[in-house]
Amino acid sequence: MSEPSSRKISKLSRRKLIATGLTAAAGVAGVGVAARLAQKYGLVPPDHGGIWGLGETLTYASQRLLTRHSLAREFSRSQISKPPFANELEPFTDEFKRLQAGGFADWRLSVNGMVARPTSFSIDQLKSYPAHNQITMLQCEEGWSYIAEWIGVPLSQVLQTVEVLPQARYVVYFSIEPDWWESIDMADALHPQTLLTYGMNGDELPVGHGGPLRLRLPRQVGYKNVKFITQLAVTDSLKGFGKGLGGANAEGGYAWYAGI
Ligand SMILES: Nc1nc2c(c(=O)[nH]1)N[C@H]1C(S)=C(S)[C@@H](COP(=O)(O)O)O[C@H]1N2
Ligand SMILES: [Mo]
Repeated sequence: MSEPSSRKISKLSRRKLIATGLTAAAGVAGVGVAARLAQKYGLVPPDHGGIWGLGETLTYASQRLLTRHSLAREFSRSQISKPPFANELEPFTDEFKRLQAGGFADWRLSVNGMVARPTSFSIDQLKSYPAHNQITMLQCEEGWSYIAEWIGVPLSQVLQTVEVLPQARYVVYFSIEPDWWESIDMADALHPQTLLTYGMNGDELPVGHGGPLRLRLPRQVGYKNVKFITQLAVTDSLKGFGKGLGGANAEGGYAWYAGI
């Protein structure tokens, strides 16, 4: 992105309006009920303490209670966007170009934290699991969207392989781009539509769309769909990661839970 700061500022004020509107609409009684429900079900997002805390908790808790088990809409092949819209990226680093020149044979996804068997996967190893396809919409919070076929391995398959410990609550995922990391709760991590994708529209996943490996999470907006994934950390708390808000975007003022 060429102008990250101006982009964040405009979004920040928009988020503030949304949060304020939500809180006002819920009314004092509604807020109390939602807050109690959120506590009861452990649905307090890590960014709840911010200036828009109440709004974020409300959005996360109500989405979670209503849509925990629902699926994002899937489309038919004829609805695939031509061409898909690729958002702007920072220029690729020398390290990335070296990996790309080698056909990403040396790319690794390392999985650690609260798992019985910390493991480092190559792209070929990920491709050795049964491939899953989905035709879903990627929606940026800035208003644009596109539909594509995504091909990959369910995140749940990888988590099962490394044996997630029972106390785990979140999966934190990191890009090779240092400013890009995010996290999701176990409900989203184990959701059948949450894929580690390496393919798009019948082909390799283009680098513009996050190749060789991208987390695809159709039930949350664009910025949670982090490109160039190199690491997953399984944890029971987000406090030890960055400022403890659960992701680089939450630290920039966006919602940690960005459900659609
Ligand atoms: N590593 C990384 N992941 C990223 C981004 C980025 O700049 N770097 N942009 C995010 C945003 S804001 C959106 S909307 C989508 C854009 O996905 P697309 O390029 O496939 O359209 O990727 C998300 N994932
Ligand atoms: Mo976005």
